[in-house]
Amino acid sequence: MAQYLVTGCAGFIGSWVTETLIGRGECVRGLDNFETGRRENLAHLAGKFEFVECDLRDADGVAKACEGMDYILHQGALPSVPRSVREPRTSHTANIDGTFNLLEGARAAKVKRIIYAASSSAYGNQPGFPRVESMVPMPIAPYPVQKLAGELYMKSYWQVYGLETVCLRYFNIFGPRQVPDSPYSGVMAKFTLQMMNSERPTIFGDGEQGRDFTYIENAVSANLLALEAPAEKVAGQTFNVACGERHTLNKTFRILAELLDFKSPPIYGPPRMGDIQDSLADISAAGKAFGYEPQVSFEEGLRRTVAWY
Ligand code: UD2
Repeated sequence: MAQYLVTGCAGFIGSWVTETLIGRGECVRGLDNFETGRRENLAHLAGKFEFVECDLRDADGVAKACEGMDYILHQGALPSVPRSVREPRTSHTANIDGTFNLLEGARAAKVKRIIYAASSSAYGNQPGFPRVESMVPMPIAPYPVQKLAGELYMKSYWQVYGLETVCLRYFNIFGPRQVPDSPYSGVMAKFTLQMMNSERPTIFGDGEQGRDFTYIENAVSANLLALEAPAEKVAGQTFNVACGERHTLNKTFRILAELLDFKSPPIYGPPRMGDIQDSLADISAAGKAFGYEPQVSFEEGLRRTVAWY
């Protein structure tokens, strides 16, 4: 029976991937260090998979976790553009050294395929929408640089060692279990919690910046499809994972406010350092290569998210 390792299994995206694999009857090992992951994300899965508490920066621990694995879903990272601006070394070691440790562990363990959580932030502020994978990346803040370095390492391990690696550029994934109460929380979770607590959210900038917000189940399905696709269609390649729609923060605020019956206006603050202005994906490459199609719309995703918190 195939063995799967999910890094960052206690995190927002990792816990969804872990749960979905377990639900399909797969044999799963999960790795997390609880730096941003949460034990409660795994509570309902206790006893159903093997858990390894380990930091991705621990090369020996990571190598051991890779032993006996066929597939790796590398969701573990220290996310957040602003965190990387404030603490570049911390996020550098987790995201670049951590990814390198995983690749080395996977190579030694003769893992068949790694699916890597890359970031749409790699595109930066270059002109041209929607974003197509063939565009030259122009990352701005340290986090996008780190995520892009991980992609390049993934490609290198395919070209040099024949380890099948697939990079999925996530576009602003949101949904249940996204951490809402950290200074580095994604905007959707943060605004939802603030409105539920009757606090006025702050929009950084004029609110006209757009994002291709993507509900979590779409990201999970992309991972599973990329795992199953023939190597000649995916190995060594990068794919956008998004909805293919751009929604401004002002609009997102309005929909959330309506769903939560929140009556006050937002506060407007200065733009956030390192941010990009706009984001919108062309998702046709993932569709062609492995049949990816978003199943849950932006609006439905918002409803499910609000209902969960
Ligand atoms: C980036 C990546 C995303 C993922 C994520 C991981 C882009 C386009 N997206 O998300 O794919 O890798 O990093 O962390 O680069 N904002 C407010 N008020 C707040 C919080 C945020 O206005 O209280 C704004 C923020 O300035 C930005 C937008 O909301 O314009 C989205 O911010 P975010 O932190 O949720 O995600 P982002 O786009 O940095």
